[in-house]
Amino acid sequence: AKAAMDAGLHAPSSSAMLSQDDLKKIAAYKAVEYVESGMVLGLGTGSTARHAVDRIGQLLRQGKLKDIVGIPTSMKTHDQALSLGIPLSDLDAHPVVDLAIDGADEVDPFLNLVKGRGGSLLREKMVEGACKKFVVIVDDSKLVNFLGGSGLAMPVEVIRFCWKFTAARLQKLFEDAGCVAKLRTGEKEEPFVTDNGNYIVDLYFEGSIGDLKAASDAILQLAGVVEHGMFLDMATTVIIAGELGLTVKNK
Ligand code: ABF
Repeated sequence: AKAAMDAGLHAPSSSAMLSQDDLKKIAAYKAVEYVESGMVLGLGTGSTARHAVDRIGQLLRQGKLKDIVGIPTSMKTHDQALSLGIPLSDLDAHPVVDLAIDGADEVDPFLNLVKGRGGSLLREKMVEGACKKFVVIVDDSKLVNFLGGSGLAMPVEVIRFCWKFTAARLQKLFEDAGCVAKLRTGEKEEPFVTDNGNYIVDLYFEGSIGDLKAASDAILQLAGVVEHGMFLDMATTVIIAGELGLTVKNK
């Protein structure tokens, strides 16, 4: 209820009136309760993380937080944080991050994640892999029994050079799981280009990915691959907002 009140939403008598965006905001505001003055903060990307960044900016302005340094996980978040007056830095200057807050596309029962449907998986993995505490914020639509289980994409960032060759090799790796590899494109069918100048190949699975660690290793062994969107054993806390309230899961 506190996170909901902070988010400007009245503690609902009928929570069914909350939109999905309200749930994202409640999860984000709850996560910001973990932020303390003086921290180096990983700033996530996406419509859920956006609420957390807004809230951090607000608390800074109100003087309730001090001496924060933000490490953005995308150009979009960089621009948002800059407009809010959040002091920014990078991993070169701050190789240890105290806390990162970010959204996810899928969360499995072991707190493994699929991320990157927003296209920022590489910087997210670098920043969130460098943090002491990684708090993931989701609405309950993101919960799955197994990764790849939502029928939506598992993204892989690849270099542009001969991306078709890399996509074909990715698809072949998972042919037993009925995998289909597709280049991510924009509105005019132009390839989507990441902040790092690379392409994204989205993998769609019919069945389960299987052993996640083995899948991760196999993907990373392909020379044209830069990084993939499975975040295994990285989240320390997941905050889930649903119609019935907040659930906090710790590793
Ligand atoms: C980022 O934003 C991602 O890694 C993930 O792809 C996405 C989730 O976006 P949203 O919060 O808008 O659902 O955290």
